[in-house]
Amino acid sequence: MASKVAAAGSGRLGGRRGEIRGRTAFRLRRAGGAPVTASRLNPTVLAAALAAATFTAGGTAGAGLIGINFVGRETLSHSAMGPAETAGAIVQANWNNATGGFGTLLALVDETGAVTDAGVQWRSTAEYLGIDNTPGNGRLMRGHVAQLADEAATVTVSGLDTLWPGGLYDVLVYFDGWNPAVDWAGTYTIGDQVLVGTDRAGTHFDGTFVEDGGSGGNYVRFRNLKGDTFTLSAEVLAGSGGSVAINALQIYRTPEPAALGLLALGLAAGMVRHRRA
Ligand SMILES: [Ca+2]
Ligand SMILES: [Ca+2]
Repeated sequence: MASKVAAAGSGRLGGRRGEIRGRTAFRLRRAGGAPVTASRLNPTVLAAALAAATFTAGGTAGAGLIGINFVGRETLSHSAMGPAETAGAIVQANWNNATGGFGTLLALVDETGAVTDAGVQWRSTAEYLGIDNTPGNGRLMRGHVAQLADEAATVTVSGLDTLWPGGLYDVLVYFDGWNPAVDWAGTYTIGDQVLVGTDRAGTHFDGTFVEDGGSGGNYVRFRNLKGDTFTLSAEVLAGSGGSVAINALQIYRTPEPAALGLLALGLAAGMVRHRRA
């Protein structure tokens, strides 16, 4: 399997000269595999590469979670996670480690460790948060990426429709930077959904995940997204100081409405039988 992925990375990904913006080199690799140097790519190239790649385990997913841990500034964060480490507001194992400010990972694994057809590409700057480097949640939140100097940080995930055909999913974006004196308020955008996430001054991850409902927190959650590909962009809220962080990203396949309907019918039928008994 690894050789197929490597072939897609070094051959098809670098193939069409007109689609490559080669200003910055980055590392291309299968999750957990050896890095391959390639030119920086645009989403069109990523989508083509994902479509061309063949993974024998593709489409055989687990219950429906993919976690991406941004390791950020690796030389200081040392926060790559092992496959058995569990973390997140929705607890899962097998987080994919995305290291550095720029990069692409193909063949992301799901929460069971099964290889999928999904991939991710990100453009940002690499940072880290000075909290204890403890396995699990602490390590998940320690390394992060942030907005570039002159443009938003972006994360593009592709291949979801192959994994979950026609399915809805939520995207949780975790944020926490080193901000002892000022709020870090950012806008996080996917499609037409725009969420504001505020990392309050002097607040750093203490083991509790708080969804930002308007008064600060350490993650925002996009709900009921659909489609093969999405791009998250993150930038400092207009008029706000500081920066904006992405510590991790988690994609959660939401239950099918039909399944929920059947469950409701089953519960209703059970209640009727109970009343007649
Ligand atoms: Ca992280
Ligand atoms: Ca903070």
